[in-house]
Amino acid sequence: MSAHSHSPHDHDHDEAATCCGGDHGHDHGAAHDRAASHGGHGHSHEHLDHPGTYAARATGSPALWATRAWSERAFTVGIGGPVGSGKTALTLKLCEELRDAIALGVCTNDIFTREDAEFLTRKGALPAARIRAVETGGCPHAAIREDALEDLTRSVKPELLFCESGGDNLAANFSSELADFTLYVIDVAGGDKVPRKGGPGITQSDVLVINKTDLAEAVSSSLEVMDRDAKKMRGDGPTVFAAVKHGRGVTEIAKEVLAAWAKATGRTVPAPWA
Ligand SMILES: Nc1nc2c(ncn2[C@@H]2O[C@H](COP(=O)(O)OP(=O)(O)OP(=O)(O)O)[C@@H](O)[C@H]2O)c(=O)[nH]1
Ligand SMILES: [Mg+2]
Repeated sequence: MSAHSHSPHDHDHDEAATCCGGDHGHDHGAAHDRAASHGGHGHSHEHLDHPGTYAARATGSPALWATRAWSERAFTVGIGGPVGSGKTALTLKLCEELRDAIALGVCTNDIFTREDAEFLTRKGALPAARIRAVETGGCPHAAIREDALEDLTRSVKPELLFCESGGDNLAANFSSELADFTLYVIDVAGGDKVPRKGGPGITQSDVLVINKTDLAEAVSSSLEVMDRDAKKMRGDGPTVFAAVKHGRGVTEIAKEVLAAWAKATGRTVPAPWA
């Protein structure tokens, strides 16, 4: 996939729900003339009536996993969520928790910087060769580049690949073409209303992480309300309350990831997590 330099960009909003895959629903041809026919701002506004459900999600299912060739593809865990919710902090902690047990790789995606990858490298999350940064450019829905993942997979052969999406709003979620399993990170500082606002990341992620619980009191967010609403929006879908910066909730999230990895690949969960 090539760099995305088109402006104004041209995508249908119903595709935003699965916007980070290889075929992420943009028109990359020469014709960028639909702007005029959509109020001049370059988007068509097809309406999503429903953010989808955990039960009918595309990732995290044995049916999807059965289509993968695990000898060529690392089990890919997409980490999505709004800007600043703690995706990179979680990625760091998951690397620290799991790196001695399983071969890891990380791919970060930012619009114009390589900051997250540099942070992870500086913190020694993994050896530098196992961390890759992608600058996605101004087009937010080009948030992940498959070529970078393939390159990383070839060079360091990770068994498990964490793929952090550039922070987006609540309308984005990982495509099942890209991710085998998804974590969606929100934080209490956005207000306790966020779970019930219910974008596809909230309803369809394999694990919803509600982060920065250490700040709940300071921002008057009720964890009980968030818990109730998350259950309402996600049915049986797991939700983990965390303060990843302080290491809280990380082991629980790591367990969910490893259980899915083992189920998908037929491997055995390493000792401390079995
Ligand atoms: N108090 C508190 N702060 C946290 C926690 N987790 C992350 N942070 C802080 O929140 C800020 C944003 O964290 P990041 O991990 O960079 O968030 P992100 O989602 O990766 O951000 P983008 O990639 O820019 O979208 C940083 O200053 C973190 O130190 C937490 O559990 N508690
Ligand atoms: Mg980040």
